[in-house]
Amino acid sequence: MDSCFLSILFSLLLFAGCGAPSVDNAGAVKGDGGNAVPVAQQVVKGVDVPSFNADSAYNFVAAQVAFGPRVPNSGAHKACGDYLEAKLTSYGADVVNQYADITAYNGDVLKARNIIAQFQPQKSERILLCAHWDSRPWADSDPDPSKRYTPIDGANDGGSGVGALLEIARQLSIQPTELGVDIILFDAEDYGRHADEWRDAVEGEETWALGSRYWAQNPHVKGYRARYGILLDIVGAPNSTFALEGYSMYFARAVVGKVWNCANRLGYSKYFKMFEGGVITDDHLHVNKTLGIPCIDIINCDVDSPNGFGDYHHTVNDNMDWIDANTLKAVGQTVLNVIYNEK
Ligand code: AHN
Ligand code: ZN
Repeated sequence: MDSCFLSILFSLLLFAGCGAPSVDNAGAVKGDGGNAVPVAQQVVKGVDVPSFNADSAYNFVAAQVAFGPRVPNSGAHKACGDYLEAKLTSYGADVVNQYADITAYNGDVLKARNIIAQFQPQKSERILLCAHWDSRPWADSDPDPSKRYTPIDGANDGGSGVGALLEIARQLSIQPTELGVDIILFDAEDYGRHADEWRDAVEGEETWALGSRYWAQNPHVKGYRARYGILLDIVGAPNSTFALEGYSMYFARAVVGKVWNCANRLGYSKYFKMFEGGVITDDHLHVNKTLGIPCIDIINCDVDSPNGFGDYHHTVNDNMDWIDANTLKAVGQTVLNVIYNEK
């Protein structure tokens, strides 16, 4: 085989299951009778992938932040949870609220609520998409010590992943996928041990991702299965980089390959980096370990920042100033292309 053939073969393998690059209306050309026809639909036969509306996703982030910090047991948390349930229901999903009393590392009993939206629940072949919807009760990485017990907006940490998933839910209401999709908004991810506290009774690692741990041990459907899962966490900052996360590579390498190749095919190589990043304890861990469903984490990390996630992370500055529609677009469009190409 000559090298040209090999490289064509490689390209086909690399791009398989991603579909044609999606084209916004701005990229449409005039077709019959002056109707705009997206270029991708005209030129390439295959699955028609909807265009992710990043302004819509941005507004979904802003709507959550407007409730105030979504700290478990607070009024804002309850009100935002009701909003998320109503939105997902309005997009045609069968929504289940999973309530649980979960004791956090510091003894607080959290009235946790995992919000589970099932699209086409009758289908047995499914894809799991998830994010955490709670926001951190403390700005424990804030440079100002007087703010380190202030709850945060969590625009990026929490809000961004949920905002992207609400826009995906909206697209699912317009055009269904071949497979069933479950969108799970996990609670109590970010109640992990405060950076200034030390309790030798609890390992720091075990204090995070409490809602997903509960769900993995008590799935809403007996024997729940999905082909794979994709977790979105901290996906809204300008110029974010998504490196290959350690647990994702260990438990779900093929899914990482599928998603990162798709992102690169779509032109999002500025965001989706082909190098390994850190190993991050996050909601995907319990999905992988407890249920054995391969689940990846798309998460921004910044090795040059103090806590590894960006200067604003777990500070009072994690607000709407850190949300960029372009980043939401890169992530949301990639996920749409992946799930609409699944058969
Ligand atoms: C750890 O710091 C071990 N996990 C953090 C995961 C996280 C926090 N994602 C968002 N906030
Ligand atoms: Zn956090």
